[in-house]
Amino acid sequence: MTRKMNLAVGQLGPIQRADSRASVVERLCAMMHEAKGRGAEMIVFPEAALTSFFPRWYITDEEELDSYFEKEMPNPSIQPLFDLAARLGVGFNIGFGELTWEGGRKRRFNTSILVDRNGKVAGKYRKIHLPGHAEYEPDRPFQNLEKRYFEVGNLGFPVYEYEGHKVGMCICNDRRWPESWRVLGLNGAELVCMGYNTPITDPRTPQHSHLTSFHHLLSVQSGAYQNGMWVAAAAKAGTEEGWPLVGHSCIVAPTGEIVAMSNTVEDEVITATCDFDRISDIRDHIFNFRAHRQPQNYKIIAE
Ligand code: CDT
Repeated sequence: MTRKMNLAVGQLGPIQRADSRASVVERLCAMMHEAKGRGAEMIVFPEAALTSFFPRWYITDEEELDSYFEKEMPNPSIQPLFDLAARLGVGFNIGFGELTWEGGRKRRFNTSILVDRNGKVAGKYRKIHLPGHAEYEPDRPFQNLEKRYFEVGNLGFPVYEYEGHKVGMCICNDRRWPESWRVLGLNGAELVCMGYNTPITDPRTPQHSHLTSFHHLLSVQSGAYQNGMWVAAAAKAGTEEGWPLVGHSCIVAPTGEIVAMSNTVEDEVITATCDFDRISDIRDHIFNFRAHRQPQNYKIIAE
């Protein structure tokens, strides 16, 4: 078994409200073709990659809200991406709004799945750290209603055996929390796929707008380094319905080094070869969990 994976990240430029699912899937397929042409075995796509980032709007009509969610996965509108994955032998990770009936009630999650090189769903994660607020806040120029539209994920931070490697997922705001990375690291992740939609300006802290990219990279690079794992970070970037989203999609090595980074805020494929043997440089030494962690002193973070 080779310990290397040729990995791609497929950054999306903006998706406007009027853009059809079919047009988005076409863009995703074009990036998958490009990734294959560059020798990639897997491509990582952003959070909520099939629609405009709808939590920016206060939506009161349930039917309209439901239109931003997928009721099954795959479904006919995204099937061409699954078919292409199987035809090209390229696995992928993608985020989407998930609408499901569980426990006799309608439930909504901000979800991410792994799809293998045969086009079969091989893993699922539901976002745990939901940013923003649950009620309409009229003084904001745009909303961030993730707490209204999604439930906190109920799957933990699972790590899957995926194409011979241990792969986990987290989504956007999760990357700012060291706990997300550490739990993934303790679960043995060798690669974490992370999609995001990050507005350049948070209306409550506009004084930090110039730091948006820094905070993104700081979080991703420290997550990779402190847990000795590869990270693939995929943005939805550019100006969506008038609001700019940060770019800087990247692939980060277990040393925390950025080995590939986007340089546009449009659809863009970046690639790198991930050598999984580099993980032990970190995990056998500076972050050898078994030898050096002191969990008896960490109880407060789990209470
Ligand atoms: N999608 C998502 O989780 N976005 C949040 C916005 C926080 S407000 C700047 C993020 O953490 O990037």
